[in-house]
Amino acid sequence: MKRATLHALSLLVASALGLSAGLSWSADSLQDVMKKRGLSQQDLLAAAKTYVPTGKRDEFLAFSSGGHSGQVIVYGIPSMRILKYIGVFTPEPWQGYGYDEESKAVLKGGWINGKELTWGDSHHPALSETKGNYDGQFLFINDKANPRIAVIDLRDFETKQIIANPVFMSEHGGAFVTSNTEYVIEASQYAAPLDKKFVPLEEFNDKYRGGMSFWKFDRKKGRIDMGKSFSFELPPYSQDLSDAGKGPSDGWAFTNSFCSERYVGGIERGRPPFEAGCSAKDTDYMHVLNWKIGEKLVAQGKAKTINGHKVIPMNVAITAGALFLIPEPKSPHGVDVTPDGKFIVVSGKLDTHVSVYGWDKIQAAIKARRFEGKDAYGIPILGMRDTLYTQVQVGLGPLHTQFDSEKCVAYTSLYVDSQVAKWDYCKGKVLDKISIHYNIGHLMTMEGDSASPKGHYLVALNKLAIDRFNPVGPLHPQNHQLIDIGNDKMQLIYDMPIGLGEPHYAVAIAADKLKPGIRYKLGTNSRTDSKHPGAVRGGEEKTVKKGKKVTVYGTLIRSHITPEIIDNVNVGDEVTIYLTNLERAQDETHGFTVGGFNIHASVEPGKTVTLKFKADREGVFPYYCTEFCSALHLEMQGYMLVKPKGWKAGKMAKAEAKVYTKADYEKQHKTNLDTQAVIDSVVAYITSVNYKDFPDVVALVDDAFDQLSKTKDVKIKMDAAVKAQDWQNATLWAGQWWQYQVKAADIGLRAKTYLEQHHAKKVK
Ligand code: RUQ
Ligand code: CUA
Repeated sequence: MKRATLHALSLLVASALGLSAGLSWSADSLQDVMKKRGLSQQDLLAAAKTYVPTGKRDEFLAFSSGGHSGQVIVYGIPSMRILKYIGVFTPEPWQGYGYDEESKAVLKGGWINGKELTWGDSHHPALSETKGNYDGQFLFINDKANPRIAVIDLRDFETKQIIANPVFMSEHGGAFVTSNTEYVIEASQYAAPLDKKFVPLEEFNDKYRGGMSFWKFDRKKGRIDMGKSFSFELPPYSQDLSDAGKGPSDGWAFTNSFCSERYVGGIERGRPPFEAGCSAKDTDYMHVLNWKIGEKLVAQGKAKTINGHKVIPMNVAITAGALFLIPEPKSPHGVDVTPDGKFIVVSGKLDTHVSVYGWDKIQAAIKARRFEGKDAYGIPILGMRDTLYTQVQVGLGPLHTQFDSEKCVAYTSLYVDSQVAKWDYCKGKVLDKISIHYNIGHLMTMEGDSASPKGHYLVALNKLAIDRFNPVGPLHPQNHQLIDIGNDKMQLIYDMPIGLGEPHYAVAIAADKLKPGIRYKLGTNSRTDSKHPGAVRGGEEKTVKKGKKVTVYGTLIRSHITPEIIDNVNVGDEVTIYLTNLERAQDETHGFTVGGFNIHASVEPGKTVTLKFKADREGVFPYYCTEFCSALHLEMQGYMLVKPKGWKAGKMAKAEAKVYTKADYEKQHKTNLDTQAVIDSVVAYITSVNYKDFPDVVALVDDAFDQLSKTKDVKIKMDAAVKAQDWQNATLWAGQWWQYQVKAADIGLRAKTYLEQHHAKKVK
């Protein structure tokens, strides 16, 4: 393909270089660079397909599981540039996640049995859907080790809620959402008693259970409503990955299982190990569940309550026609519903085929009550032959399947072969294969889980990176390999090492569907989306002491923390510091910490946070802004003084000496006038062009004038000092005037640069 494109690219680069040929220094030609760096034409093409020039943005945003890190990694496609780590199950210091009270409360929602958990085995992110399509509002992710689900709001990319599953001891098949995000699905993995009590392994078949939970999502509140959620009791078959039906199969959910032998190992007891006993049979079971019937059963009071959670017993689900099994080739892993909801694709690790089940066939068999038998728990089993649409031999170790924008085209990861197979599930044939490096787990196409996949790119999430990157010790990064799927033949175009593992699965959404905010309404608790009781406006700051409790209502704005001194703390006092970021300007985040107390906050514009600690030792504790926010960031500081028991103010040292003279004042005053001239010229430029056509610039200009407006008050104080010939204070107030000027000038220059780069037109 695309000789022409490549040729055009070379011409473009050559002509660009031609422009600079007249300069005294000589630039490399494209050929020079290729030679020097040993690049092929293929490499160049791949580079051109993935390079996103400065100032330009990516077409898609990927949300990747951060695996054991318990976080979510956000990166752009095709550039593969990392944009953010979202703290989810694990404290994340930069965002203050786990170090301020608001986020601690979120993390606490995920404690199990009163036990604090500071990590998670995060596996599967899922984007919220409306009619089966990604709507860009919420992201969910599960924790396999400590069965939990987290909710992330994509208005600010913050984790808002973590819930712990009250009846599972482990899970895997989550988070998957139903077509309108009515529910977030979570299926258990390793069977255990649902009441979490002790039962000997000998009673495995009778007392151990699997299950599938349906977490009711309240979209208005943006939170899971645990009270309206329920689970199905399932046999102890090690339920695995799951998916929700869509279109004709909406209302149903599917989950695989392995070890439906219900084998319990115990090599210590002289028994063959788990892996032998768990793959003895040729088939396992796909579970087919109807959650709409489940909802009704719960409403009719037919569920029992275990650990405060509604669980639908198997016999109730069976009688109501809400639960069926279908044999599937042994030890399956992925189950994926096609975009049109008409087929369910299952791949078995120990089988070279993908099995495509027809939803109409499944429905017909259910309707006709054509069962080939029942399992040990009385669940009706539909015939495999009766429900299979086709099986396609794709290669060794097929795991997961994603879909293309082109109808019937699917991509399946082949773990053992280290390949991706492109195939057609309607015609049942393989179209193309590509090798990856090495051992792929999940794969992801753009919006490839939704009712309308977007094609373009595929990311292979590889478990190993044996020879791909510079060695960094025995633990290698994992490798996300970007594959161009825009043509008949797949082409590998980028390797992205991920050093935060293990990323299991990722989902990608068209970037223009996301509309995150840039500031909060002033005084917002971002973790609850409500007005923060500790919020104050500028000028309302105060410190309140009641008994052994000191409460500070503070604010942050460039380049100033109010208060600057906290001096009414005694050893043993409980200190609460509320901080509100008064900024309205974009990207003007301030951080805050008092050293030695393990507290930290990231306070984005408009946000209010709470920091709480016990002043358990006397001393002088500097506090400061931890975010390089402005030219005077280092000066954004203060002191907390913690007095020892029984301390009394004795004779204080003399007041600070007067060091500034009239000459100092005059020097500062002249600097201010010069600075004002610079500001005036910047303002003249900005107002001479159509700056109002650029909302980003309008915001900057507003901010600059806001800073300048503060000089009025300061100048009055300065003039009064001049009148009193108090050169000390006159100089200091003149200095403060200059601080505001510097901030205004800084913003003004940013606006000017923006306008110059975006070709503002002269309007006069
Ligand atoms: S699955 S092992 Cu997503 Cu392939 Cu967890
Ligand atoms: Cu605010 Cu540094």
